[in-house]
Amino acid sequence: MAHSSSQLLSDDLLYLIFANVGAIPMSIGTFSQIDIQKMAPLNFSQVCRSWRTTVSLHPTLWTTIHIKYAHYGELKDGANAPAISNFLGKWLQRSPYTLIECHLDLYGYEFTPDFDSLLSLLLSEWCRWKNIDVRCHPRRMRTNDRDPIIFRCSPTLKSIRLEMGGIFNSQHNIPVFLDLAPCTTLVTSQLRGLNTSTAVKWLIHDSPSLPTLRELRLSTDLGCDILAVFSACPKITSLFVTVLGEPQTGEIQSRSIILPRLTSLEIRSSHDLHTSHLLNSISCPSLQKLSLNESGIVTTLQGIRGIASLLSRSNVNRLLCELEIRYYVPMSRIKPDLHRENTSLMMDMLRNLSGLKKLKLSGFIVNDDIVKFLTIRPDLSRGDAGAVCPLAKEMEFTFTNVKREIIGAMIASRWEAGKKLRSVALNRVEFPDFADEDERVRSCSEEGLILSKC
Ligand SMILES: *[C@@H]1O[C@H](CO)[C@@H](O)[C@H](O)[C@H]1NC(C)=O
Ligand SMILES: *[C@@H]1O[C@H](CO)[C@@H](O)[C@H](O)[C@H]1NC(C)=O
Ligand SMILES: *[C@@H]1O[C@H](CO)[C@@H](O)[C@H](O)[C@H]1NC(C)=O
Ligand SMILES: *[C@@H]1O[C@H](CO)[C@@H](O)[C@H](O)[C@H]1NC(C)=O
Ligand SMILES: CC(=O)N[C@H]1CO[C@H](CO)[C@@H](O)[C@@H]1O
Repeated sequence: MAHSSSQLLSDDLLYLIFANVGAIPMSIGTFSQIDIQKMAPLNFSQVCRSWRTTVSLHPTLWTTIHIKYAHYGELKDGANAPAISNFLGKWLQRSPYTLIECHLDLYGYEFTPDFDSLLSLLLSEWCRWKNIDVRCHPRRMRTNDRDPIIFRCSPTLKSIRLEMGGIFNSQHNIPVFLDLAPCTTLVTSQLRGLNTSTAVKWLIHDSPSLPTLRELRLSTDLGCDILAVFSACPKITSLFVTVLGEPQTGEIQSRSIILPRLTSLEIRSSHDLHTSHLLNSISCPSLQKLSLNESGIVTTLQGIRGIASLLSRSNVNRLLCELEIRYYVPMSRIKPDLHRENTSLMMDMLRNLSGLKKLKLSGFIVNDDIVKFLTIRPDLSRGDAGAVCPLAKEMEFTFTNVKREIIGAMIASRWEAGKKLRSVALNRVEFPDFADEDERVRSCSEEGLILSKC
């Protein structure tokens, strides 16, 4: 841009332009040269005086920072204080009174002093956090004599995501805390999204209050009573829980928490008894989407039983649009009794889900009997009465134990019964050339049914 025309733009307009450029993510490695002068927004101030004025008049240009920092190679003892921390420090100094948004991705095998100093800088500014997103999965840590890493939820915080993995998952290392003590009924928290991985322990106050929280993602190893957390957030609409096979605190309690606005519930679990404990502790009268991914120890079918009873207790059998149940457990580890037990349980549950649009099932729970149960008999095809899940549009079956002709008959029957069905996804390995093998299915797909492999 030529100087003459650059000087014609008003400060307001310039600010808008610079603000758009300001959020560019920067990716740097250990040996990258960092030249703050060449980066937005400082580079703009070198163009002319009026641009410089705009940059210096608007500290809000210095509020969004996205750093992807990769530490490569062996760390030498007494490594230099890294340029990257100086850089972040200078950046933060430019906007001392504004709220900040920071994405920090720290890649590297070892949790190095430069990671530590970047995190410390960010943590020292906790009072002005607005949106915070930190990811760090080191595999090794040298010192264990550091203080815990504590992320404090300021009342200004709108969203926070902490993904601390790798070595942080080990008990012998530096603990990571999310301190929610500042969020009590006395302070109006603005938090809308809260997303923490395993290994992040929560510190909560006697009466935690997160009245604006909508999206919550956490795992059961948070070190405090998960039901107390749920009680603190009456407005959550979306909940994702990772259930670990460790004992949970507060497990003895048998109260049930109502989550009146929850529409989407996803559970990833490695222990079905803990899953059922969770499912039995909540009621969700607005639930539309429920997803369970069970990949650990399955001794009983408490997980499925828990789902059925949650749906009935919440009175959402008709409201539910989407159901996904995946068991990533090898068939060989499932006792034969469970195979039989599940079938009747699954049938009872599916029979009630008259509004279901999407059904995704995976693992030993999908057998010939279930698929036959989902097949629409020709004499029922005129109306929906009597058909199971008559509105189902999308179906997915993976890692099943089903004969091809049975699944083919089910698909064709549902398509022929009124074309409510739109798409079916099947496992690539089990059904490699399914569309070509089954004549009835082939003609459905010629008529428009979408068949895909997953
Ligand atoms: C300043 O840096 C930004 C981001 O790298 C770039 O888009 C912009 O063109 C640069 N402006 C000048 C005047 O160098
Ligand atoms: C939460 O974080 C995970 C990864 O850590 C990400 O995949 C997911 O989309 C995030 N969810 C929300 C609601 O931000
Ligand atoms: C289910 O959980 C397992 C293990 O936690 C994970 O590897 C897999 O990707 C998950 N599947 C889905 C569909 O989320
Ligand atoms: C299905 O619905 C009936 C009647 O509403 C109820 O009695 C039964 O418990 C439900 N079964 C399941 C498995 O949800
Ligand atoms: C405990 C339980 O529900 N068992 C059931 C397992 O499935 C068989 C047949 O499908 C039923 O007869 C059992 O009651």
